[in-house]
Amino acid sequence: MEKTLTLSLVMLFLTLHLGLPEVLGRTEDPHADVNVKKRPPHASEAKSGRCSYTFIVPQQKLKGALCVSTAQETNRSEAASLRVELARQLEHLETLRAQLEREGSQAMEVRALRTESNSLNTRITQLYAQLLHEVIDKKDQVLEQKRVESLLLNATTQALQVSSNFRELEKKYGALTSMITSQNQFIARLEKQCQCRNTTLASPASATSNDVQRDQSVPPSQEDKLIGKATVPTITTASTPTDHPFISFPITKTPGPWRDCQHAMDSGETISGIYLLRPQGANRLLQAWCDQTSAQGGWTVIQRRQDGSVNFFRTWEQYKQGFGNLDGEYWLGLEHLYWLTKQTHYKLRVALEDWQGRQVYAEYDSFYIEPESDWYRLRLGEYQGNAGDSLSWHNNKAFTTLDRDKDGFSGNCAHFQKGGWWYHMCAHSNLNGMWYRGGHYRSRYQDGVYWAEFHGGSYSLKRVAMMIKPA
Ligand SMILES: [Ca+2]
Repeated sequence: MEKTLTLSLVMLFLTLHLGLPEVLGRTEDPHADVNVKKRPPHASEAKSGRCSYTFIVPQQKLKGALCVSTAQETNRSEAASLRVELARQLEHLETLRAQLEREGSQAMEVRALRTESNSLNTRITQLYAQLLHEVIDKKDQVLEQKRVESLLLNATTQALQVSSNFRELEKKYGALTSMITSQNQFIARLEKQCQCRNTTLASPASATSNDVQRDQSVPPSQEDKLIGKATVPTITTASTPTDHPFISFPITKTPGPWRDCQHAMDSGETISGIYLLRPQGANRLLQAWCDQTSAQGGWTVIQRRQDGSVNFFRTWEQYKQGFGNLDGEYWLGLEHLYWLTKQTHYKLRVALEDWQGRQVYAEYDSFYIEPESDWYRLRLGEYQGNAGDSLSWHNNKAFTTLDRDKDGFSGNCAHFQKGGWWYHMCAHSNLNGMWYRGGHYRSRYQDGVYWAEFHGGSYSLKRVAMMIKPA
């Protein structure tokens, strides 16, 4: 625009410079310099009476007023037309200036718009990049979501599979448990039949044999250790003679029945062996091994392990009635234990022996169990001894067997520890577990014959016995 203005000014100058002589009375010589001096007029001009002027126009910018001869009318009209032309040019100049200003502002506007456009372009590029990034992110998220969904699906399928397997195993376990129960019942029936046969076919030879369970192997030499010779093959219950299917003990020849082994001891029976007992208030007779030598004697043995010859993974009914061999491994029976300990204040002694022959014991100054209606709950007194106390944790706990879960654990502790016990969650001791030879054993569960305070839970003891006598 500035160029245009300059050009216009130049044009104006030229118009003025070149046009004036012509308009105002130009010299006849077209090549005459504008900066010429006044010449004498021509003869012809002189003749016609006309004035001839030569204007000295500075070569610089046009400054000051133009000298126009107004002497003549013609020149006046030329000057008027020149003024008109000048006004027109000025007007044009103004127009151009206005246009210049307008265009200048437009140029500014365009520049601002361009700048804005540039920044908008940058912003658009930025937004596009961001959008692209988000699209990629979203795609990644979709892929990740699909992957997680697939994993979830797999896990669900596996969970269903495991659940189904678990149900199947549960069914199998139930079937096995019922099979064990029916087999035990069958064994008990067989034992009963054998006892009946022995009674009817009693002979001197059979009278001297110890009538043990047929699934147990008892060395014949042990029979000689018995105090009396067995003449009555089975224990009897006064009111229910068929109430003892799981254990069969020979009766001794010693007089009785005694209230307990202490009673027998007090009556002069100082040799350890099998004695016939009848607890006060109980309407049943029972037999038990009396230990008349350990710790001043008078101990009624309620449980014994020594060679692994008897299976202790048994049902509630079997733990209730007792099982095993009186001169070997056996469990006296919870019902018998209940009647015995109901008589008076008893104490409990647990005798333990490891595979190196080291013997220790744990005594509790009070011991009794609640009736079956309270699941033969254990009530225990203060501990003393050198074996360590691994039974007080079980105090006030109900008895649990493989078919009757009364423990505080979510599962059945008897299943894992392979025997009935006063389980808590689950045990610091279990003397009714699996009898492992050699001490330390490897098993998936802690299911040995153990007393945690003596050699820990993964050491199966060689000999253990639980015995009671009046405190
Ligand atoms: Ca349980």
